[in-house]
Amino acid sequence: MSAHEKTFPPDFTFGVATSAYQVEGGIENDWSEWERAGKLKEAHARCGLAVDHWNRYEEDYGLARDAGASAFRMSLEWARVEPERGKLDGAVLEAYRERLKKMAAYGLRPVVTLHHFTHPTWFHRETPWHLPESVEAFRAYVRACVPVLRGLDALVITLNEPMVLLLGGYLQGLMPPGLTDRTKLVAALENMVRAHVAAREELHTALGPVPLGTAQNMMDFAPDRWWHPMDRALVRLGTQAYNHTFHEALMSGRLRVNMPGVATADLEIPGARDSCDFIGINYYTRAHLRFVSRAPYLDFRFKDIHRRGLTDIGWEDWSEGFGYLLRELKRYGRPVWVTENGIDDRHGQRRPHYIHQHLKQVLEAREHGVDVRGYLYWSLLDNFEWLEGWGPRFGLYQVDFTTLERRPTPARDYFREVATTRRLVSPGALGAAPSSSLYIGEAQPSAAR
Ligand code: IFM
Repeated sequence: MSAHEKTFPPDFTFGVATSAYQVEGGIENDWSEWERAGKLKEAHARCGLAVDHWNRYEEDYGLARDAGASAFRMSLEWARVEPERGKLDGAVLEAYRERLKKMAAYGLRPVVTLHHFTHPTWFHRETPWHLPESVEAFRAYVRACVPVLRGLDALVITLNEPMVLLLGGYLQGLMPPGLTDRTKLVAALENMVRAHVAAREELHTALGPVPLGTAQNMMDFAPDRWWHPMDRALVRLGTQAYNHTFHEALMSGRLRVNMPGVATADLEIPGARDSCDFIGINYYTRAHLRFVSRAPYLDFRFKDIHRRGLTDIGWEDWSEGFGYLLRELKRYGRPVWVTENGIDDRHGQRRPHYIHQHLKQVLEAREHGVDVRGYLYWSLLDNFEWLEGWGPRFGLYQVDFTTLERRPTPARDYFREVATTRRLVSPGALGAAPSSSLYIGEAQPSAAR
């Protein structure tokens, strides 16, 4: 590879990412209950029909193909598959199987997530993650999904962003199950690692060695006050705990966490050693951490240090952090998949530049010997953004939430150009709007480094 590689190799995969609850519509699960309890930022917001992907999936596969994608990340919705505990919906399993076959017929390699934040309504009442029974409940669901996956050339993601779910659902109380309980948080963390192992056992027994991993939300962290020793210590501890706990557990077989005041653990998980074939990274931003004197002793904020303008959801636009994290992943010696990366850009003008800057980091990481195999843009379509409801827009295609019409944003053409030519041209060369205030001068690395 040349020192200034500007092209992606022919076997590098460009794809798009979605998740069931955010796009399919008509799902009754723990999140629909959460919404009815008025827990979203706008209490009246509902996911409801989402963007009706359940009925429009074929149109959406066509849109992905028109964007130059050759992989499509979707998730199976546990609540559809097993709406009552132990009762499987055969028609749903058949429908998912048909969709995945159709996806492949569109030239899209399936990337199938088994768990993307949501649960059947019975789950938190009967087998919540902090109880060991959760592992067997997840195992049974994964076993039910085996026929859906049989014979497909798919990548499987067992768990999406488990740390986000654990912190949001067990520490902050912001997501289902809405707990603020540090003891249960640690138990749930342990059981989610065990659930990954159980899923792997089920799939490998039934299907042979399907490539399997997790998708971890990874953030760059920096101290809020660069001179403050506690903020700097939080950055070290937070980076390790948030970004690496799962990766390390699935490599070494040992679950180790050391976040004083939040979570500590150090135990062997049988079967976890070498239990992932690839590393999935979801990257969006950097957070600045500040020590506060009350549990959980930590606060965070997104700062616009380089005056690029926060993204519309309020996150720092910080592609450099993506580069740092990709390079850190080299230590695991596994192929890396960018399982999500994207921007909430409500007018669609910044997205081509955001993609360009992040793909540049992918190429640089490859030059440093990180085996990055693919990049899946989040998301194909504007969709339901959890607590934020219908405000954010991450889509390569803008969706009119009233008519559900899909319209390409400028990034769709840019993404297609890069994916089909494999050359990382700059968006300006294709006539995309100039990056205006973006990327003033050379960025400085995080103060923590
Ligand atoms: O929409 C989410 C997705 O479900 C998980 N990763 C982050 C995305 C943007 O917030």
